Amino acid sequence: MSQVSRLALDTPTEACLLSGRSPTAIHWRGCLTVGGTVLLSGTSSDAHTWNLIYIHLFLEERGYTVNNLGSCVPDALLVPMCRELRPDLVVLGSVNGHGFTDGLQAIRAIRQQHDLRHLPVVIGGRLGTDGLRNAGATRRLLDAGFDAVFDNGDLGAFDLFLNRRRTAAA
Ligand code: B12
Repeated sequence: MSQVSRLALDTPTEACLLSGRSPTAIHWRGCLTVGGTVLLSGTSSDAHTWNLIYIHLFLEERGYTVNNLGSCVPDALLVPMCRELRPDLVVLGSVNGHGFTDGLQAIRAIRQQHDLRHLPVVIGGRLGTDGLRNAGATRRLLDAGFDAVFDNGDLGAFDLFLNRRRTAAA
């Protein structure tokens, strides 16, 4: 990876420094293509959307190109979209409290497909109804095939996960 793209991975400010334009003048997102592609989706029962918009922007600021399917996405749509778009990473977001059950169903539907068995898939948000981190449920999600689970909307851990992936890919 070139020095330009490696620097651009880090912050919008660095991208601005590289381009010689002020942070306010630059349209940072996508100005230097660096990350990978992400398929972002709400879970099948979840009608909340602002969490998805937040994660969408969070990823774009880190250089990813995001396809956002929006809320209440049935597995019957998610699975073919995974196949059609072949993203570098699938991110499921859920806050309505049914994330564990919906997530379990979604990852099973994905992993049942032979060609999607190794597709990186993570889930995050408020996954349960009690607001507590549930180690047992997280374990079940991981065992069912998620590559990572960010319960309680753990954005710091998610950022670390993305950084590690980028470092491994460099
Ligand atoms: C607005 C809202 C609604 C709106 C949504 C409108 C819309 N277009 O999005 C409406 C009225 C539709 C709604 C409906 C319901 N809601 Co509501 N809603 C909220 C509210 C007030 C704000 C949510 C919001 O937009 N936050 C702003 C976004 C940016 O933040 P966020 O959602 O918290 O997401 C953050 C983190 O969770 C995390 N995160 C989220 N996704 C992901 C994914 C990854 C990968 C990672 C790493 C992190 C991450 O990062 C985000 C930024 O910090 C919250 C309470 C609150 N104050 O948070 C309740 C809340 C989410 N709702 C709740 C509930 C229960 C419902 C209903 C079931 C109510 C009902 N009985 O009908 C329904 C669900 C319907 C459904 N089918 O899903 C509960 C969920 C409880 C739980 N999980 O334990 C909450 C927490 C209220 C509460 N305290 O009880 N809701």
